[in-house]
Amino acid sequence: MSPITLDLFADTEPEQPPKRLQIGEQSCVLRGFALPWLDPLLIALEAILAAAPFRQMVTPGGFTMSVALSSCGTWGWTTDRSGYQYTRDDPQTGNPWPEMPEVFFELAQAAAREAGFAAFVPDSCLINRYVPGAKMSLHQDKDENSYAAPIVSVSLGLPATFLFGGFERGDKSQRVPLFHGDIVVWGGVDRLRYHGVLPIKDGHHPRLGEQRINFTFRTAR
Ligand code: MD6
Ligand code: FE
Repeated sequence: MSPITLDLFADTEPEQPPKRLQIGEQSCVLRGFALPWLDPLLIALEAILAAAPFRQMVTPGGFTMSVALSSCGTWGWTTDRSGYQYTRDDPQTGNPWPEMPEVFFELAQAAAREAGFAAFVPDSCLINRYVPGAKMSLHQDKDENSYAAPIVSVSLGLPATFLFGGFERGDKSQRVPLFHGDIVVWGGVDRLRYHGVLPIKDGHHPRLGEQRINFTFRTAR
């Protein structure tokens, strides 16, 4: 086919489907899915962080997390010496967590739909900031009232190695590389699988600098 013929057909060709990597029965990585939403996402993120800045929280065991956290939405995930919980107010400011921006909600819903979870209604978005060396130990997400809804997890900035394990802490984990703009969606039978993030390597991202930002959307209540 000549280039001219290709051009004639360009308008009617279906959109290239997003690259999708299946990592579990009901878990997948949508490569670059967040990239078209990037500018409005980062503008909205700045406003959230002005009201609810990143801070390092303490685990019930007394360890300070290497990852710094913030939240938006009706419910924000927190940890302190008394345990993990979802709260309506930011314990640091006493104000309600910033509202979830529409662009956050729309992106999370679109990614969930693409992954086979229709009608995802997140009421919580945990925002994680990793600087080089920061990591997330293997854990399950089980502070939500129901496990019916999936989790949608957006990666921005420096790359990471995501550990995707089984249903017991000691189960073997797969190592999944995650890049700027990737979204992991999981739910259903995989909802309670252990997962974590290996220490972030030194690096500089052209848009986000020396950090990885992760948004984790959930239906908490
Ligand atoms: C992170 N993510 O990617 C940490 N949890 O920085 C999580 O802990 C996580 O990515 C549940 C589902 C997806 C996730
Ligand atoms: Fe998690």
